[in-house]
Amino acid sequence: MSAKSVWPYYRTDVVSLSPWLAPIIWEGTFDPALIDLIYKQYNFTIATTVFALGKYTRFLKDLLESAEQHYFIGYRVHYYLFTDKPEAVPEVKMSENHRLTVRRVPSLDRWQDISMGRMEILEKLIANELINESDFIFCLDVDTKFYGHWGAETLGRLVGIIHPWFYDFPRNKFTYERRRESAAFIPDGEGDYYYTAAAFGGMLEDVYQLTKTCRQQMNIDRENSIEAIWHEESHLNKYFLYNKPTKLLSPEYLWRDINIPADQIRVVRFSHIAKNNSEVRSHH
Ligand code: UD2
Repeated sequence: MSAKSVWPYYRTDVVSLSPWLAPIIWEGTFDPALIDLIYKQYNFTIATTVFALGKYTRFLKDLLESAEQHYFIGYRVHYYLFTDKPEAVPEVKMSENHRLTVRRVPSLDRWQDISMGRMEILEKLIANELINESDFIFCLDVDTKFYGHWGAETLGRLVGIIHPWFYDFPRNKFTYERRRESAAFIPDGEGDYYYTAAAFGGMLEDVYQLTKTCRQQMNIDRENSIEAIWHEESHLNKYFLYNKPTKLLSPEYLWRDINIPADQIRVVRFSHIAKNNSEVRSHH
């Protein structure tokens, strides 16, 4: 089959359906024009959250500028940007139906607390504000950039993204939390996929339940003086094991690094930015 998508839309080199029959979205399995024809008529609003605390504000310009090239173009998007340094938020020109709201949040010392603390802030944002103004929400890491189309093909009740390091690994290699003492524990022999916490989304009610449950489970861990191996990502994986996503996005939607090729990845739509963790996570 040629690399270009042709009717009928299918691929034989990737699996595009989960065992519970949720679609897994890969380039070449859908028609973007047809998707727009279906979804545009509803005039949905997609809330999109980004956290940038400490030195992570440096990633905002590239992320927002690239989003304005590729992310839900022609749809209503409301970005909510949480930061401890509102003065460091760059001016980025928004397209007509895209807008951005900046919210100040307190600084935290540990990067793990920043990462995990997102769940509680999202839970409150959805309950207190979004229920009346948005239809869907996506929650994105900030050390990222868009390189290709991300549109309405990603909308669903509960949307998980297959982690770019583990999509072709057997499940005994997944880095789930394996200690029974943690609320994120997943026993050997269980689990479907390993999902990234760098991007997830869905309808408000569904993402509300996800964020609330992860926040509660992290509180239980804190009371028991344990922190899951990959923080909220471990809890997200536990949640998705028992609350299956209705749509899965392939690692095209969160790749490792734009410069790393892989056979099945025909389009990198969104990717991590290589960063020096110790430098960017230090406060000084
Ligand atoms: C992984 C996950 C990430 C999260 C984290 C928790 C992937 C691809 N990413 O990323 O989603 O689950 O592990 O272990 O699997 N942040 C700040 N300021 C800080 C620190 C963090 O704003 O000083 C925010 C920011 O939005 C960042 C996010 O928290 O994108 C996650 O932190 P990270 O990117 O440093 O975590 P990382 O790359 O290990």
